[in-house]
Amino acid sequence: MITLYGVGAGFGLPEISPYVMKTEVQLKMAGLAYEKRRGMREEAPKGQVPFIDTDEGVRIGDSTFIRGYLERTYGLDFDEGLTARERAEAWAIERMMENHFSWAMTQSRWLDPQNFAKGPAQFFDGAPPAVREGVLEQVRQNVHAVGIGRHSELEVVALAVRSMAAVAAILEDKPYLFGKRPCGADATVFALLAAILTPFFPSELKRRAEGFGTLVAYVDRLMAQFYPEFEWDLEGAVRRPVAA
Ligand SMILES: N[C@@H](CCC(=O)N[C@@H](CS)C(=O)NCC(=O)O)C(=O)O
Repeated sequence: MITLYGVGAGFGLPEISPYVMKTEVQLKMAGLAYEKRRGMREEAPKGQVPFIDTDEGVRIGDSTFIRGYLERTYGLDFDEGLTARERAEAWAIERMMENHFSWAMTQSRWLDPQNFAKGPAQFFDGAPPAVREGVLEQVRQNVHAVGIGRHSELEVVALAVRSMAAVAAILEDKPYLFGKRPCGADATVFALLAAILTPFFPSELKRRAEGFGTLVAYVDRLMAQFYPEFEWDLEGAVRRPVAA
């Protein structure tokens, strides 16, 4: 059986890492059995979660390469039924969410002092303060290196809102990005939007995400479908209309 290494439930989410959630949702979409364990960066092929151990005992890191392995090995195509153009759009949406939007999410989780204190700081319980400060500084440098860390909070929110508006425009009133069945990119979009909408971390970005009714309903729907046992507690807050 495949072993999926992730972080685990927390922060009001069934899985703290959106990349692990993406892989977990793709495993669920494929109906593949897996067991889940806590993964340590030091054991990860790429120093990050998710990673998996395959049935053959091979360890694979990175959610996109894990997806490729699942498709090749089990004869799957998560984008089955999509046209060449839709496949290209799905890839573009995924890159936008992973390589841009997710950095705004990282910034609001790690670099907002209150969110950091109630969230990521708990990863360092019992560790010397220097370790926590070292990792925090690394995150700050990463966010700066990708560019997001160079903007004001309002500018970051404005960029992230454009990404959410783009997703909402593609989604329209469909149940999934490209129609009646979820594709690979739905796992990514769902995971990253849930990471923003969780009531655990208040932020301006979350407030603006709440203004996209179709995205809120989409996350609610996919949460019920893929994590039916999880109590997705939105406290009624996200259903309140918010001025865009
Ligand atoms: N490109 C990777 C990104 C994974 C990623 O950013 N994982 C984060 C957790 S959400 C991580 O392990 N960060 C630790 C680190 O970068 O040191 C993927 O798609 O799997």
